Amino acid sequence: MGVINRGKKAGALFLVFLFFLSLLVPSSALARSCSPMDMNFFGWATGKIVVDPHRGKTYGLFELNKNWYEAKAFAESLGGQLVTVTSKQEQDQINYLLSFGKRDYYWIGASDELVEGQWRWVTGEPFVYTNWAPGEPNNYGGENYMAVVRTNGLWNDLFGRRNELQISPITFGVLVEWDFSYNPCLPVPTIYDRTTGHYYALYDRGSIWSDAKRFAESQGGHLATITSFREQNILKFLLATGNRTFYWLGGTDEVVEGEWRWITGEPWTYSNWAQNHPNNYGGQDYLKVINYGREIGRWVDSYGAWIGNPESHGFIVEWK
Ligand SMILES: [Ca+2]
Ligand SMILES: [Ca+2]
Ligand SMILES: [Ca+2]
Ligand SMILES: [Ca+2]
Repeated sequence: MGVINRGKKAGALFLVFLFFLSLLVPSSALARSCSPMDMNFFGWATGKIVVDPHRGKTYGLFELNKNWYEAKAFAESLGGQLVTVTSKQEQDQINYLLSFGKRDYYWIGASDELVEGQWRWVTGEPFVYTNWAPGEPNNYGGENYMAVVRTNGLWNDLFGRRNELQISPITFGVLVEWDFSYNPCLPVPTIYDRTTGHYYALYDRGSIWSDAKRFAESQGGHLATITSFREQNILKFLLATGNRTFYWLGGTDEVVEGEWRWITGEPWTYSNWAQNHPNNYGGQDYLKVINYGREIGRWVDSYGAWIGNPESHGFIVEWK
């Protein structure tokens, strides 16, 4: 074999090396380009999401023609709330998100429906920072619900009920705020709750309860324990991104029938059972959350191993 041949062989090896390198590059490039990102909730509500990791917040823009009440209910169904703008910094975040919008106005979370002229945030946060458009709010014809103008982020009071919107040529969208940060850049998209220091991730892989529990522990965490309304909201967000029918949680009554316990030993102080549950039907001792139909986010008791279709069951992992 001559020198030239050897050179060719080395060149070919180098090309093979480049090929494998090229396989690695796109995934890391993808991982960096994830904000603002498109998110698909429930498989139909497509939104743009931006994350403010420093303040532990996530914001979403949705092109959904809803009235104010429907918008509020939609935000809550995703474990969030209509956006409350309580600082210039937060307004800047919203303006950035609005730059991706297509509608005329986007609903945010304030109204003066209780006392005319007394504006309140849906969260009860103090109404201190304001960014009204010139001449607003003017309560024109009795307007009580706040929306931001897409083109400049300024606030306006508007009608918020359906019948009034139907005769309006104006188009609306929804701005949602979550009190935790979502990180889509990790191999499994993860929520971080800055208040508690806990992380949460939804695993869309079919399992039975004991396998899911073992897997969570092998990752240094545990099946999620939902011990507050706050954690239930985090669960709602994750469920809206998941494709399975059920997700396992870290609760069981296998030790004493009817005595539900979290696998971490945390007190069982909060619950969100589905109607007529738990019913221990045929001896069900393991906790899962529903991710379909009208009872999305509600909990039911289930068999551990003898479930008909493990593929319809994913799981939620929590860690510190
Ligand atoms: Ca806010
Ligand atoms: Ca008013
Ligand atoms: Ca927990
Ligand atoms: Ca039981």
